[in-house]
Amino acid sequence: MAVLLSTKSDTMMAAWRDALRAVDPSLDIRLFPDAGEPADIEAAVCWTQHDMAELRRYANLRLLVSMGAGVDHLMRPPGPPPGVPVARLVDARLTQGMTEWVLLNVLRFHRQDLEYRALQAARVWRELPAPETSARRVGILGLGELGTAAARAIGALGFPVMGWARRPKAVEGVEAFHGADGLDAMLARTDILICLLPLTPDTRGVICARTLALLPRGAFVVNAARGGHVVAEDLLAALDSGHVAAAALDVFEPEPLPGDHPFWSHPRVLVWPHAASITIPSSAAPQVVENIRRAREGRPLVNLVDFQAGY
Ligand code: NDP
Ligand code: OXD
Repeated sequence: MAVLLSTKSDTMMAAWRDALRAVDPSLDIRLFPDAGEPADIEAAVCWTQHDMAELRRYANLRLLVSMGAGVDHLMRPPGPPPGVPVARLVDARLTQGMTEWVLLNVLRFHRQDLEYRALQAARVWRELPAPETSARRVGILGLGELGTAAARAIGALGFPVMGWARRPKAVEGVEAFHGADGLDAMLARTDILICLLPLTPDTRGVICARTLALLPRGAFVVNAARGGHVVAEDLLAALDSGHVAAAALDVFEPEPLPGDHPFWSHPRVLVWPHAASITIPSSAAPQVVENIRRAREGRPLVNLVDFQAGY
């Protein structure tokens, strides 16, 4: 039985093949589109470009794995083949990368880096009023693997941290909110908003004119989750009116961000090419091999996706 790998570049494909083989040299690995005999494929490890309809060719598929933490690409219609369980990545290095990226942007905004760069461009030597860490409230949308790690790191620096999840949560040092009322209550007190939600029908467009208006004037927006969480025109309007002071955006809809999109040249927008945290195959491979073994043996999978919740 064989494992099908499908990702965007040949280099990444080779890195995944080598990483999986380093964990289990006996694996028969096929690189899409060279799947060989379709009936051989028992597991597929896919990234965002793979068409879910194509997976229906593999009658013996018993496991689908996302090459990232997010699974929205696998849930897009027509979705995974019926009856095939889906696992995602929960990986220490992916979490570390995201924590670093979030900290980078929180500190950039908190320490007025955009203002100091503008002063540098104008060759102006001027000290701005010192910001107060304990007065800069950070609100995180999503208190899962990534959101919780980011919350802890931000809290450790002395920022008051809040987080919003689907269900009630208890995270030490974090004021937790949930549900629609919880969202509005958190936004009203959020000076730096960070999005680390999965993209589902419930979370699409969560950062929109209504929710942006709830933020205090001069708040910052940091989105590392998915482009579909943000209504781009609403964010641009909030930036142009000064209601939102600046935004750091790593994810867009569509990707790559089209060359003529206003985000590229907006003086208050920091654009990243979906690189906040990049999966490192050698770090992620052990859990993927573990799931392949578990699927073969009919044992419960790790990092299983809840189809009902969509993440
Ligand atoms: P998790 O599944 O661990 O956490 C998701 C969190 O979102 C949970 O706290 C969950 O609530 C909450 N949530 C889900 N739906 C809702 C809802 N309707 N209302 C309120 N809260 C909700 O995911 P991860 O932390 O591992 O990853 C989050 C996302 O980050 C990924 O899905 C992916 O899109 C993105 N990502 C981006 C990367 C990049 O480089 N830009 C890299 C890696 C991931 P509850 O706790 O109640 O379940
Ligand atoms: C992920 C990503 O979901 O990199 O892991 O976006």
